[in-house]
Amino acid sequence: MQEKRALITGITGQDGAYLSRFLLGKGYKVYGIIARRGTDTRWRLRELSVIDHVQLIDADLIDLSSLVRTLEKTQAEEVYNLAAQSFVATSWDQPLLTADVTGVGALRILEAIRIVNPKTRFYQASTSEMFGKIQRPVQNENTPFYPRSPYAVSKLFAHWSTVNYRESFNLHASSGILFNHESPLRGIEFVTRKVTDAVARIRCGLQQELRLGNIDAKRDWGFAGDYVEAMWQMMQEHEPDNYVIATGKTTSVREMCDIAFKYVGLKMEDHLVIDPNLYRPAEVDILLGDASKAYKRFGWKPKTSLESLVHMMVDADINRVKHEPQPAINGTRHP
Ligand code: NDP
Ligand code: GDR
Repeated sequence: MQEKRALITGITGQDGAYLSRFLLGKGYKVYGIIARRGTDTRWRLRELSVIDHVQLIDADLIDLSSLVRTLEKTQAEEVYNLAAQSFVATSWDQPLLTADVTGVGALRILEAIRIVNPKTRFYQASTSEMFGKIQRPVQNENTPFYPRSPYAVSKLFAHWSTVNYRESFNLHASSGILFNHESPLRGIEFVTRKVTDAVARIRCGLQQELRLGNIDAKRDWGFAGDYVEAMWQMMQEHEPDNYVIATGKTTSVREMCDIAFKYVGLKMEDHLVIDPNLYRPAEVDILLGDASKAYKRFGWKPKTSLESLVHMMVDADINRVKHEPQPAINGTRHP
C-alpha cells in the first residue's frame, strides 16, 4: 500500500516536531513548510531525531502561491495547520502580523486546498484562548467565545473560516480547540518553559532570580506529546468536527512554579520577583476544559500529569544547562 502523505505548517514549532515524530511512527511521508527568516529554527526536529526523515519545503502562510505550489508538489492527503504567531503577549505589539499569519493564514491554506484538491483533509490548530473571558466555568465545544487578545481574535477568524469551509465547500476540515500544552520543546517565552529554564539555571548557579507577571492566572496544562495524537485522531474520523482537547484540571502559574522549584529542593519565594511590566493589557484569568466529546468519539484522554510534565521539563533544562550552554540567539538558547 502507498504511504500516506501529511503536510505540516509550523513543523519547526513544538507541536510540529512532536506531530512529525508521531506521523513518521505511523508510516507517513511527512512534509513541512519552513518560512525562512534568516535563523535556523530546526533545533526541535534535531532534538527528536526526525530532521533527516521529514521533507522541508520553503513556503510561507502569508504567500498563497507558495502554499498552492506546496500542495501540488506534495499531494498531501492530510494538512495540519500549526503555523502561527503563537505568543499571546507579542500579539499586542504586532497585531497586524498576527492577524495576517494566525488568522488569514488559515484562510489562505483553506483556499489553497480548495484550488488544488478539495478532498484533502484539514486540521486547524484552534485554541482555548478563544474562550478568553470565560462565559462558562468549564469550557467545551458549545461554550460561547470571548477572545481577549489580537492573537485570540485572529484564531477565532481561523476557527470560523474552518467551520465555514466545511459547511460551504464540504471540506473535511476539523478544528482542534486545544488547551495549553507544554513540553521540553516549548519556546522559552512561554511561562512553563521560562520557569523550568530559570529553575535549572538557578539550580546550577547561573542565575539568581525569576521575573514573572501575573502568577494568579490559571491554565489547564497538558503534555504536547499527548495532544498531537488527538490531532491525528480527529483527522481519521469519518466526519470533520470541532473538538476540545484538555486535561480537565486547572492550576495557577504560582502553583506550577512551586512544583518546579520544589523538585530541585529550592524555595520559590527566595527567587521569584513579580514584574508588573509583564502584565498583559487584557488577561485570561482562568481556563478549564472538558474533553469528553473527544473521549467519546475516538477515546482520547491525557496520559501525563502536570507534576510529571514539569519534572520532565526541569530535567531536560538541567541537562541542557549542564551539557550545552548556548549563547542567546534571538531570545532562545538553542542552536
Ligand atoms: P510554536 O510557536 O512553537 O510554532 C509556531 C510555528 O509556526 C513555527 O514552526 C514557526 O516557524 C511557524 N510560523 C510562524 N510564522 C509562519 C509563517 N508566516 N509561515 C509559515 N510558518 C510560520 O507553536 P506551538 O507548536 O506551541 O503551537 C502550534 C499551533 O497550535 C499554533 O498555531 C498555536 O497557536 C496553536 N496552539 C498552541 C497551543 C499550545 O499550548 N502550544 C494551544 C492551542 C493552540 P519558525 O519556528 O521558523 O518561526
Ligand atoms: P498563554 O501562554 O498566553 O496561555 O498562551 P503563556 O505561557 O505565555 O502564559 C500563560 C499565563 O502565564 C501568565 N504569565 C506569564 N506568561 C509569560 N509568557 N511570561 C511571564 O513572565 C508570565 N508571568 C505570568 C500569563 O499572563 C498567562 O496568563 C499559550 C500559547 O501557546 C498560545 O499559542 C495558545 O493558544 C495558548 O497557550 C492555549
